[in-house]
Amino acid sequence: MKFFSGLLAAVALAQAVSAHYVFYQLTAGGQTSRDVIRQPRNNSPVESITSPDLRCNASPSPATATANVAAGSAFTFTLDNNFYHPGPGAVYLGQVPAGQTAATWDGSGANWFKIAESGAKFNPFGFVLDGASTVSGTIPASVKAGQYLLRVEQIGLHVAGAPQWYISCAQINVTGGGNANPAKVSIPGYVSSSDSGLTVNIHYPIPTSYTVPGPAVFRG
Ligand SMILES: *[C@@H]1O[C@H](CO)[C@@H](O)[C@H](O)[C@H]1NC(C)=O
Ligand SMILES: [Cu+2]
Repeated sequence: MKFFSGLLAAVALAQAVSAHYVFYQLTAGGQTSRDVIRQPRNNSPVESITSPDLRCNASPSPATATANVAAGSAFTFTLDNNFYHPGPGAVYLGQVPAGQTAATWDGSGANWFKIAESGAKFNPFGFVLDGASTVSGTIPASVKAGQYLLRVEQIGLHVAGAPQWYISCAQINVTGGGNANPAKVSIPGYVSSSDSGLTVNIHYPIPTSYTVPGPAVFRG
């Protein structure tokens, strides 16, 4: 029995290490880089809807570079796994306040707006990202030039009532652009624990509609 329980412990440990996932890489502005990402410490999700960790994950490692990305151009975040926890995805831009840089800003303040989202599909029900390993979008052509945090999230909804946020922030410098002034939200605060897109039980009864949490997408 000793061998058997040891084996079980090893299996449990392997699952603890391999479970979950991290957005570790950004492709944007013609370059693919890990250095522009504030790398998460580990692959565990953020589970508190009121925590500042919802911005850029829990005490991520500092990024060592900032990517130059033209307004109107595409980007892709890459995951170190595939999305095996079903749920929606979204991407936010956080405008760095005056006097700070993408490298120094902690993401506080009502500076964030949503620029992309990915929700559910129906008949049969599932999420568009299920099984994928990337999240892509476009920097709206009309956003102001300057420094931003580009934040990606995917929300695991497999445990009803206990959403799990998988998050990374990339440091970017938007070039070109325009003079748009989209409505902005704070993180945390941008979603509510009573939001139907978070409280939904995706297993039963099977949802027939789904709204991605957070504000409307600004498309510029
Ligand atoms: C950001 O891009 C602008 C061009 O729009 C450039 O002048 C500036 O040096 C860049 N800043 C950084 C930190 O790369
Ligand atoms: Cu997991």
